[in-house]
Amino acid sequence: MKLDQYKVDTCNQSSLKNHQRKFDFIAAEINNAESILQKLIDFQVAIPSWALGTGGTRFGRFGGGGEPRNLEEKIEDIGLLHALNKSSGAISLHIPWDIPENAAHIKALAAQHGLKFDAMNSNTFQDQPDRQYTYKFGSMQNVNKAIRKQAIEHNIEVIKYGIELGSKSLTVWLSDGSCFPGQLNFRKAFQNTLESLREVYAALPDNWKMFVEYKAFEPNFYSTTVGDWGQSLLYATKLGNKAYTLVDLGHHLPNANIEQIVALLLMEGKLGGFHFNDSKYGDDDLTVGSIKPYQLFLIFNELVEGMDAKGMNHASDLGWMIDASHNVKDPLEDLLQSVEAIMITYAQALLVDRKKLNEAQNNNDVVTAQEILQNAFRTDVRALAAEARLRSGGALNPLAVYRSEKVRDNLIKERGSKTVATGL
Ligand code: LRH
Ligand code: MN
Repeated sequence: MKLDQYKVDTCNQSSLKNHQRKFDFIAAEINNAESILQKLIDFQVAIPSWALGTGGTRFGRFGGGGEPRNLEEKIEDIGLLHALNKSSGAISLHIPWDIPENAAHIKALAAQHGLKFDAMNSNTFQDQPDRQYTYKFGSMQNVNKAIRKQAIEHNIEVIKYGIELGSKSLTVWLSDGSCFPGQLNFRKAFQNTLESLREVYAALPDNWKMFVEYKAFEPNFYSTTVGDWGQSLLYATKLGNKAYTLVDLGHHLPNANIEQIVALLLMEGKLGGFHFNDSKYGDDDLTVGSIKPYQLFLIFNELVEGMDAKGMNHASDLGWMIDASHNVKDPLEDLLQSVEAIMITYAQALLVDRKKLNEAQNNNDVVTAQEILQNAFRTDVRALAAEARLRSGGALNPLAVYRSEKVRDNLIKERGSKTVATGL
């Protein structure tokens, strides 16, 4: 379903006056409204191609209908999100769930929707029907060299697809690990994995990056061979300058201080990017900012501080991606809420008075330091995010337009109520 610009403009008309009042208020309250607006306009979040359907869990899947049946329809859905919020201008593909059979056609179709290709994702956590070897006991860690070779070749194939599409990075998430003590020699598993990643690293074009994504547990429940930020940093450091760590917010043990991890990885110049989502217990892949919005703010606070300390370009120097799966929400509404949460939280972090915070920290004035952070977090910046959308030709209220245009009903009419998208 294509959303015509005039539909967005018409919807905006009805709430323009109310928006203008709110925007004038916040713009008068802060001294850097214009620079924040430009940063919000430049900030694009990549949408995962594997999160446009209803994934479900092992206990059940409750499809909502109208799900994309192929990559073309996935690009159309992400194009619709981007038409609404002008902040979803990239796709992160997962292979083989979304193989671009005709890369030139797919690239052109994406360009028509104003979309670029962000990090490519390989998949050695499932066995493919035509596979020669199984990944039951792991892929790159596997004691069997032929199985490691199969995983290496798959990742190199994924890089080739990415080059055709104009992507500039590969995310490697390895489900490898063990479920029981004694099952695995941790040292050999690490060395096999490093040796395998080295072969993939050697196949990277000069201007590409490799993101090594860590995860504490699942699908292995005793050890994971890239199990935390320290292990991911070890791999990325041993691999070379094109290798970085990738922080998926749901991949930490309970109560991990993710903002401190982010600060240190940035300091080391080894933070490659994010998989944004939220969680209360495990890798729940819930809507960004829906469970722990203050943690998300503290993470963005460290991102702004750390990126400015290194003179990094906020919009282009890190990989901003969502990684989610949907069970009870409309996938597109869930993604609209996630992008909104990211933009609002980024704007709040840009409000933090860094000079005053630095002074408070140097004076061990703990109370003032908290006041400075919470003042920014308690500032309603929604009108700033809306103004950035308006200036980019987007909707003041994307969800309202999505509903008033009955997008899901139209998708069900077009595609049927039983279609199932590839992915999670
Ligand atoms: C693993 C993960 C990884 C993807 C997958 C879809 O939990 O976060 O990033 O490959 O989800
Ligand atoms: Mn992830």
